[in-house]
Amino acid sequence: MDSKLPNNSNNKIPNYQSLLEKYNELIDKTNVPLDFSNGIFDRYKNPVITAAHSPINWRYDLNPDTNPLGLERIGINSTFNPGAIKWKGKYVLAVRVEGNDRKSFFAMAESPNGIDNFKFWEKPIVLPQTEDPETNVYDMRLTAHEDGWIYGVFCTERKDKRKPQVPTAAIANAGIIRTKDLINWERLPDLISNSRQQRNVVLHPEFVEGKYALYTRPQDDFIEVGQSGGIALGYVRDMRNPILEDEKIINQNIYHTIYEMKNGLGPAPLKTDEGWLHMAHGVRNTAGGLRYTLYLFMTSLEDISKVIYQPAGYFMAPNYEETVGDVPNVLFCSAWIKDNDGKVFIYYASSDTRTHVAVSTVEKLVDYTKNSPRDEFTSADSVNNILNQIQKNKELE
Ligand code: M1P
Repeated sequence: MDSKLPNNSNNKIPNYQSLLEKYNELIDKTNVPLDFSNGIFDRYKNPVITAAHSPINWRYDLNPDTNPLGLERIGINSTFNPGAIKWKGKYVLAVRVEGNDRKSFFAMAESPNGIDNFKFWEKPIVLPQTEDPETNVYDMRLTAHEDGWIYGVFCTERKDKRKPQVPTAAIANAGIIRTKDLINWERLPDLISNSRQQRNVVLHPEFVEGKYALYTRPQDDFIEVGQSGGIALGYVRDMRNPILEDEKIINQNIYHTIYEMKNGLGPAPLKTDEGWLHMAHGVRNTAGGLRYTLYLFMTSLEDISKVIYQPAGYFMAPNYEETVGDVPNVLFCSAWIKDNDGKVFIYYASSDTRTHVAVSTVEKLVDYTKNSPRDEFTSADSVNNILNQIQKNKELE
């Protein structure tokens, strides 16, 4: 890592010392919760990973002979939509790093406490390729499965060869890798499903009747979800031949909700005493473009396809600062870590630009999901929910 590079700037580009000082200042910065909390979670002030967290030696040729002006050679644009895992006592994120060239790749970053001091590992992940190499990869969810492997399921994107004249025509699918040490990754075949496109595919951590269970988000087109409409669940017998069977929508898009237009799962669900706790993103359209917010729901421990609780509306939406970035008005979450004491670190990205942390507990998240009013889908019913609460509070007087 850069902070461990020898501190002699004599044989390095002239600006190396000042780059290193600024970099170390950023990495060492202490993070603190924001003053205001709704009681459900605490947002932290500083993003945990930004483009500036990428190591100096990824971006600069440090040799003064070949880079006498000390110019950045490889720009990093953004660091977002990570996967996460607690590994050897460290909070580890598999970050989607996007270069100035628009290509994304994955790189591990770790923190001793989950809220600050995140540092990238020495090198990005070198992703093994399938026979049909992809153009772009992004949004990897990490799942420690009960079969003993850690799986990374990510979006793999290729040009749509059936439309060679249309530069934007692409096919998105789920790529799959697995590891036992977070260093050596085995590439498995991409998901084989009936949908033309897939994004937001997430592996459930336990077998269901001896099969792997995968949450999917089938879609008709690269951007437009079309008729497919929602978070689906399907089953795979063997991850080395991942044919998705019995894919069915379990949480659908609904008119005039925050997930009216798109509805995709976030990280792998957390098992709680009262059900599987899920984080997802809902998308609606506005005159100012798409708005991505995060919401929670729970499914039954006995039947993971059955939604048992789902509060109305969003759990988190972009605050003012978070609305700004490459793709404005987006919160996206594909990572969370539950500690043994019940604390939950929620790693979410804002506006496809940087990664933040918010902290809660399983107790609070389950209480929120169970006891917040559900969506009754009309303004009149929303008013009714408030009236009921006022009445109950009056009875306390
Ligand atoms: O730009 C917002 C998000 O758009 C896509 O997500 P989805 O398919 O759910 O709309 C992805 O490109 C995601 O990475 C991105 O954050």
